Amino acid sequence: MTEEFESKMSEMAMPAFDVSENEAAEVEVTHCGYIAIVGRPNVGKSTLLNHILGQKLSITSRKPQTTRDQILGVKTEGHIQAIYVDTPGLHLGSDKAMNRIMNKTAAAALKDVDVVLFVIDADRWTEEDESVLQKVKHARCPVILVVNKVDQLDQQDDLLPRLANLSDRMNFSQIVPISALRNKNLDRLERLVESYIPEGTQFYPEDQITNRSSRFLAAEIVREKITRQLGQEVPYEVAVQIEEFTYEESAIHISALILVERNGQKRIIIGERGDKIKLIGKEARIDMENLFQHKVMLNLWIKVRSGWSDDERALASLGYQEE
Ligand SMILES: Nc1nc2c(ncn2[C@@H]2O[C@H](COP(=O)(O)OP(=O)(O)OP(=O)(O)O)[C@@H](O)[C@H]2O)c(=O)[nH]1
Ligand SMILES: [Mg+2]
Repeated sequence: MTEEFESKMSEMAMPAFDVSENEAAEVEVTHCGYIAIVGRPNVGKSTLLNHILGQKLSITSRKPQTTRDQILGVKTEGHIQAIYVDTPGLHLGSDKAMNRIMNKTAAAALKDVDVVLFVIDADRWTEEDESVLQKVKHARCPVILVVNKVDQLDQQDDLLPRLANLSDRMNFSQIVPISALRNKNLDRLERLVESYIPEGTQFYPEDQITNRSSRFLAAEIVREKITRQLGQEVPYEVAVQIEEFTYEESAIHISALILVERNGQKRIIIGERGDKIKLIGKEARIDMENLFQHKVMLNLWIKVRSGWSDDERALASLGYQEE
C-alpha cells in the first residue's frame, strides 16, 4: 500500500460529523454469553477453564469430585464477553446429600446457557459419560464435544477413528480434540465458542474474572491442597470455612477452619509432627498471594465434625443448599 493510498483511506474513514468518544462507544455492538462446561468427574473441566482464563481460578486435582460448586470464569476480549460456568462432575452412584447437591448444580448449568462444552477423556468412554450425554441431549443450545487429554493417547493417529465413533452418539455442533493441560487447540475452541455468543450487554466489568468472592476462592485453595494430600480418603468429606479475611496494607490475614468427617482424616492432614499441615499452609499461601497479588498471612485450624457431608443442616450452614 502506498502512503498516499493509506492517507486517503484514513480520510474516508473519518466520520462525516463530529462524534465524541462517549457517543461512539454507545453504538458499539457488544456480545455476551454463557458457556457451560460439563462432564463426568476428573475429565479436566476446571483445568480447561483455568487455561482459557490464563489464570488459576478453579481448583483441580487427580481425584474425582474436586469441584463442588458452580464457579464462573469471565473472559472479556474487546467486544466479546464469554462467561464460562465450571460445574461439579456429573456422576452416578452414592446418594449422599452432598452428591445430590453436586449433581443438581451441574445439571442446572445446562439451562439458560448459549453453548455447552461437553468434556470427555480422549482415552475412554464410560457409563458416566453416557449418562452425561443423556442430560446434554436435552440442552436447547449448541453442544460442542471437547475431547480432552489427547496428549495421553499412545498414537496420535488413533484419534480420527475415535472422533468418528463419537460423532455417532449425538448431533454435536462440533467435535474438538484438545489438551487443556498442554494448551493444545484451545485457541480454536475459544474462537468456535465466540461464534456462538449472541449480541448483548456485557454483565461484568472487563477486568472482573469471576462471580466468586475472595473468601470463597481462598477456601477453595485450601481445599485443593488438602485434597491433594489425602490418599484414598474421600475428598468431599473435607470442607473449609473462612473465619477471618482482613485486608491490610501490609498483608491479608486469613484464618481457615478445616472440617473433616473422621479422626483418621485429621491425623493425615496434620501429618507427623505437623509437617503435612505446614506444607498445605505454605502451598495455599503461595497460590493465594498469586491470585490476590498481595502478601498473605494464613492460619489453619482443623476440627472433626462427623457426618456433616450427609447432614442437610450442616451442609446448609456451609453454603450448600438442596432445593
Ligand atoms: N494429561 C493430561 N491431564 C489433564 C489434562 N487436563 C486435565 N488433566 C488432569 O486431570 C485431572 C483432573 O482435572 P480437573 O480439571 O480437576 O478435572 P475436573 O473435570 O474439573 O474434575 P471434577 O471437578 O472432579 O469434576 C488433573 O490431575 C489434571 O491435571 C490434559 O489435557 N492432559
Ligand atoms: Mg473441576
